[in-house]
Amino acid sequence: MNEHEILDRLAALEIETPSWGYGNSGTRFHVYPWPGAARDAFERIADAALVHRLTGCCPSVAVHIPWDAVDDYTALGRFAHEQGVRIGAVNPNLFGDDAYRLGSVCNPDAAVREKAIAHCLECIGIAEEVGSTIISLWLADGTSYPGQDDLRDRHARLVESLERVYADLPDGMRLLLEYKFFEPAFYSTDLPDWGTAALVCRRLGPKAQVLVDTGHHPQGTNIEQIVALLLADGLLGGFHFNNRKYADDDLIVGAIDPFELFRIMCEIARAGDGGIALMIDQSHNIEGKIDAMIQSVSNIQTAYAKALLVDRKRLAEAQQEGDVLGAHRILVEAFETDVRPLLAALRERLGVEADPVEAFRRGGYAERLAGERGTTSVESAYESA
Ligand code: LRH
Ligand code: MN
Repeated sequence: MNEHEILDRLAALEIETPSWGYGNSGTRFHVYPWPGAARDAFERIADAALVHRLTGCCPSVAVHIPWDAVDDYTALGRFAHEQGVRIGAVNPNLFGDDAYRLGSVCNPDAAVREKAIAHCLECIGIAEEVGSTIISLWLADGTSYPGQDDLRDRHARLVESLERVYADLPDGMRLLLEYKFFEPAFYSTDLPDWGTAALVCRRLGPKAQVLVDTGHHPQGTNIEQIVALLLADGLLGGFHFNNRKYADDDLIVGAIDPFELFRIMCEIARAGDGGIALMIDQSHNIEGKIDAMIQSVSNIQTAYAKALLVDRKRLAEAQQEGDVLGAHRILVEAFETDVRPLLAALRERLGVEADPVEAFRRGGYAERLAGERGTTSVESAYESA
């Protein structure tokens, strides 16, 4: 691929940021309030729009319902448009309600399952109202002790409930199923891995695809191989990019293992990346929200630029010849390439500054937002107990 083709692919890269990444969030131990952190859906969308203005590649923002619930979703969609972005994936919340103690769509109680299904249908209505084409569903459903519930019955409830949700999807809208191997359930999770998610998607139909959150796998999992497999079967619908050292840490993308991010982006680059929703899902417990989000966007662009530099012809030849180290070195060659000049050319083309993180930090945005919004303290789980 020559430089122009690489720049075209880079310029076509769109990354969706999460509304929930702009507000104050923490752990069960404490929430450290950040001066100027967004306090409502409109401020979260305004911050996402600022990230788009500074990066040129984040035209949509994912929302989470009811965290971003408003009286008038048409007005919210219009506000986003006025800010220069659109509302992307709509995330139903099937974990933040007392009724979901034993699960939502897998709950033994049919009335609770009905409540959960109704919320998903409400979110489909919201998506239609704001012009979104993605329902992004993660389930906290599971059990915490052996014997607590029947594992096959829970799976049957899962499929039966999601068939009801799937049946309500209008043409052109996709249902992305996000799996996670544990937490908040600590014995079994009803949607624990890519295989279960793929099986359920196959049961539902072509509008259902799998969402890979990079923080949702056991240590040592080869995530890029899962990505390759799902791509091969047309089942990869999207990503929640973040990074982790231990569990679902939701850290800045590429901050812990940039080589893993590069290997994942190599599978995306090889697939020609059409139709895969590239979204960030991270939260910021001790660092500022907006520049951390821009850093993640920048790290994804860096990994993708390096992935596009892989000499595919030479790599295929070395692989065919069984030249193990040779093939490996061709991949590492791309990873070790300094792509900052390429990204500077990209950002000139996008009309943004060469270093968007610095542009934010030197631009007085943090001070202005802190002045306008002040600091809002939030109680953690333990503190509100
Ligand atoms: C669950 C998850 C899911 C969201 C939430 C904010 O761990 O990754 O995507 O709904 O984080
Ligand atoms: Mn996620």
